[in-house]
Amino acid sequence: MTEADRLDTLLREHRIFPPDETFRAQANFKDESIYQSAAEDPEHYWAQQAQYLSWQQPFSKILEWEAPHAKWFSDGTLNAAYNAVDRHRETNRKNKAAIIWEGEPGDSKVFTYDMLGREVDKAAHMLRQLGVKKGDRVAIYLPMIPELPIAMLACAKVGAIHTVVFGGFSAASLKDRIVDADAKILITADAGWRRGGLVPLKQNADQAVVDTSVEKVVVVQRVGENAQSSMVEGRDVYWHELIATMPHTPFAPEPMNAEDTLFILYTSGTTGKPKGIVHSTAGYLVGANTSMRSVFDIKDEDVFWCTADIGWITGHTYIVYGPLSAGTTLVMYEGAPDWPNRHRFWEIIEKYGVTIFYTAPTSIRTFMKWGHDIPMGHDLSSLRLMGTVGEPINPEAWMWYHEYVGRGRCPIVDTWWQTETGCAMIAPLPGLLATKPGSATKAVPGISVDVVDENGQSVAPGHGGYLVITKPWPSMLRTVWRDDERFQKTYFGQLPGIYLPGDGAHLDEDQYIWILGRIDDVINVSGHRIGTMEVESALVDHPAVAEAAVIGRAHEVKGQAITAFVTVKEGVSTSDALIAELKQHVVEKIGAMARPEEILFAAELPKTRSAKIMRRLLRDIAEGRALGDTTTLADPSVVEALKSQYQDKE
Ligand code: 6R9
Repeated sequence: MTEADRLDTLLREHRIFPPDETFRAQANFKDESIYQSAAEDPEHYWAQQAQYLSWQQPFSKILEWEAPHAKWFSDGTLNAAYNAVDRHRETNRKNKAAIIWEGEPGDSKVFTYDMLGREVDKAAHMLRQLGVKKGDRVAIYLPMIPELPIAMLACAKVGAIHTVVFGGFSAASLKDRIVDADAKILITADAGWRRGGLVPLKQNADQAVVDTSVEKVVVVQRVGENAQSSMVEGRDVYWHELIATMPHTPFAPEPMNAEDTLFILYTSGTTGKPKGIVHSTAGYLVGANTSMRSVFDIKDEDVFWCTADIGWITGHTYIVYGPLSAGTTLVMYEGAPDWPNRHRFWEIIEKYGVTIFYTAPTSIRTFMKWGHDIPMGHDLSSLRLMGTVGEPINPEAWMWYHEYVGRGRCPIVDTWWQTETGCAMIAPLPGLLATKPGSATKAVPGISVDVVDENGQSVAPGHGGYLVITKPWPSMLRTVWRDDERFQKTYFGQLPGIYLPGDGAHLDEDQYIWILGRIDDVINVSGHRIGTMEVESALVDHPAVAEAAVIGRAHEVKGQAITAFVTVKEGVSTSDALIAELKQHVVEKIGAMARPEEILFAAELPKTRSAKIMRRLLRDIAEGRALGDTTTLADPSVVEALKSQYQDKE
């Protein structure tokens, strides 16, 4: 849906769901005054929330803000792995299930907090033995298997900085991230399972580590014999072999300063080069932990399932650090929702008695397409709260989710946030706020957001503009890895001291926020951020391509799909085979999620007289709209030609 279409739909959306009284009565946050008190003194609010963590050295300072650089709790020390795992081993949660893991082929494993702690300790000993020191970077390229959170927590325990690379990224993307982070170790697997097929992680890793700082590659055996991976003598070691030789003694958690970096996670921006988003230890954990209690109303009895991949921020925060720091039982699933059939997700909810389910609008739209008979055929009565994240949810998908999954009983928390924000920022507290299908509602307590015009002036209710965050918050990114200038420019370059997320938003008469989507050159495909420049660079990298322009067009299930307009070099003839080759080239350069939905050849791209590609026109073409103003074009005939070509295709 385009921004205009979305605005049109949401202006007609008037349904409202007040918070359920029974839910409110049991909610962690049931006193409305929290919004006001947190707004009046956010530092006090966050200092209170920080008490839910275990500190080695308590903090006395709360916030130091020299815009755009924030320090939170900066004289405190703590360890993230201790907070996520070990502290629960010292309580009656010791034998509580921490991770209920289900593999795609149907195998499963349960780790209690105590068992998880022992695994993390062994992995921490292993990292130490491999020479990993505090502050070193460890790259992790794993499927959704238990070793992934274990490896992350082991890094946290020894004070190393992890950078997880989603298993769907190509060898080239993995390499870029390894090089930028200057990683010393890579942890990967022989292969991963996806819809019964194999993802050749180790083969990609072998290509990626050539000529990088990686000294050792630790390989988890997930698939075994069929994986077709080989080991490089002197460089590669098997995880299980090394772990077997580790001492069974506790590993003393490295005392980390609150502001020490916990991890780097790369995300797409408006240039071709992904940004290494840097998160701190304490602030990030405070944000993750607080939102578990506020937005997700977490209780000791809950079974929490976030369907994201840990390779994205949603998985970092709501599979690993949030749930574990709150002592939650979480479900982690390795595979696809339609493997071996379309009942898989609902079977998992039934089987483990999931109480809180958190997924993406694109998945909900896929379930809608498959038909409501599928979820309706299952007993989902264990559910009590549901969430969505990753992209704007269209009201129809919200209603479907409400009706056929939540059976009209479960509040829905639509959570707006980003890799950069660390945790949910705009979302209803389910016991307190009425929800409206399609709106992420209002900022959570302690967070100040606004919708402003180009001059930074707040818009009046009933108007739209740029979403901004006006005050620092604990889990905000601290910088872009080794590029502080880019950090300052990208996020604080427009309005001094005000964080600009890059989303458009509409403010309604009740001060509810309706996110309209990205206002920069970032496309949101199935909830994944992809920079148009990255895809353009990948295309231009192909010898046949002279020039490429990439846009996101509305797509029923994915939210947005990638359309590429390509001009070829002289002498190259265009064909369907070339289209297939170019798509594959993008997959190899970036990963499968960046594969263009369609590629159109153009004799020329529409440009302004100052040679800027007019993407707006390309979007109009791809979405079949009447063309906007073409008077600034250097050669107006270019778009007409493209338009008729596009229509022929359909
Ligand atoms: C958590 C995550 C961030 C971008 C963000 C926005 C979009 C995320 C949303 C949403 C509308 C929501 N987005 N949640 N848009 N409603 N509930 O997705 O992080 O991968 O960094 O993407 O996703 O456009 O700016 P990330």
